This record gives sequence, structure tokens and C-alpha cells, in this order.
Amino acid sequence: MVAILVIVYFAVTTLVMIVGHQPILEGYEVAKATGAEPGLQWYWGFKNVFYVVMLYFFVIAIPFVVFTLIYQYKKGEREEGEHASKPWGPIENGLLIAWGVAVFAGDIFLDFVSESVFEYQKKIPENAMEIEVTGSMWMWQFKYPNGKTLFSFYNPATDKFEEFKGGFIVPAGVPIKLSMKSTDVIHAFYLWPPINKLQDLYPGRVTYQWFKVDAPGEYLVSCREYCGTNHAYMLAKIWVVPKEEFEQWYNGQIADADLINKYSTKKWYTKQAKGGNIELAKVNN
Ligand SMILES: [Cu+2]
Repeated sequence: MVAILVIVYFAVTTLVMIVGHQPILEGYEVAKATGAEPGLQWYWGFKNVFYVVMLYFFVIAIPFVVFTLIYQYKKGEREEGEHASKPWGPIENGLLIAWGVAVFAGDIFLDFVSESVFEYQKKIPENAMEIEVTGSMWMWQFKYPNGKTLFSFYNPATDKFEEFKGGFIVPAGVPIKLSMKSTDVIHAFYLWPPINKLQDLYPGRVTYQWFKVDAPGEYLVSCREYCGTNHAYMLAKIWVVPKEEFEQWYNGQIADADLINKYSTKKWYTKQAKGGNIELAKVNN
């Protein structure tokens, strides 16, 4: 009975892990298809740690429990724990030390994986283009080096999300550095998957983060630090456009609306990703 319960427990846990990590694995495919950074690195780290954990489960944990129950456990035998009073010999000590070393080594390995991903996310590329982001209750402002400024307001009473046009324009394949500040309370600038990056904005302090996307299209930002009544509507879109078109827009040869209309997509990449379609963020007009 105990054996069956334990095996069922492991089977269910494993199933939950597999199902629960499916979006992560899909997210990786999506990030790869769009060249969205640092989402790609984040997912890469997560995906590989997931495989290490799964390997441990299937190769060590589950067989260990199953073999213990089949070959060691006898009902009514040694259930009172009298064997525990026996002093340990060199074999027991050796096993204990080996187990400790194995766990420590595995932990260090996983630390290196996550640390390298963290470093990658933190380090802003030298050639990044800087955009100043200002968050306020409840809007975003995006200021470019030449003074060009875009805004993102959202009126929940009159707007439909599909028609929502606020946001900013960036060139494809170029790292973008965001230097961010808040005029009032704490906000958080969350770049939705596949970019997958988050950084808080504080009044009186400048914080930074960066991203890069290769595939032109529409991506999404939202505030992710509760900042009052309209927090949920503190949205912005990112239109990633080919470099040449960006240059033309930046020099005033193309109007904001023309470029935005061209690269707006009615389909959200997240919805498409859910359906397993990785051709997201593609221009669909
Ligand atoms: Cu906010």
C-alpha cells in the first residue's frame, strides 16, 4: 500500500513538473524564433536546469524509492527503528560524505548556470541605443537621444486593447538600453515574453535594463508593481521595425502613425504561442 502511494506520488509530481514547465519550453522556442533577448538566455538557463532536475528525478530519485520499497521494506520488520542505534562504520560514513559532496557539486553547478544567465541579463551591451523611460500614474513616456518623445496612455473606459496605440519604436537587432525613472510611486517596467525582463522604477533614482529583438513586430510592456487604480492599464507596446525604417522614422521621414500601423498586429504573440504557433510577432497585415 505504502509502495503504491509513494509511486503514485512520484508519478503525479513528475506529471505536474512536465505540464508546468511546458510554457517555459515553448517560451524558449518562441524567444529563439524572434531572437528576443534576454528572454532567450533566461529560457535557456531555465530549460537546462529543468532537464537536470528531470534527469535526477528519473535516474536517481524514482528508482531509489522503488528499489527501496521492493527490496528493503518488509512489513513488520525493522519498523521500530532499532537499526538506527547501531554505530556507523566507514561504509555509512563514506556514503554520507559522498552524498554531501554530490549535492554540493550539483548545487554549485546550478549556481553557475543561473549566475551566468543573471550576468548576461544585467550587463548592458556597449553599442546599445539609450531610451529614457519615465513612469507616472498612469502612463509611460519614452524619450530618444535626439529628443523625439513617444507616450503611452490607456483609457480603460473608451479604449479596446486591440485599438490601443501607445508605445515606442525600436530598431530590430539593436540592443536597447532603457534608463528609467518614476515621477511619483514605484512602478515596474515588465517586458513580456518572449523578451521576459523586469526592472523597478523609483522616484529620485535611475535604474537600467536592456533588451534586443531580431524579428520585427509588436511586443508588449506592462507595469508590474501595483501603483494605484489604473495600474492594470499601464500598458505600452514595442514596435520592433527594420533598421532602415527606424532610421527614416527617427529622421522625420516617416510619421509615427504610419510605422505603428504597419507593425501593429491584432494577434498577440502570447496567444499565438499558446496555440503552439511560433511565427509570432510577425506582421500580419
Ligand atoms: Cu505603475
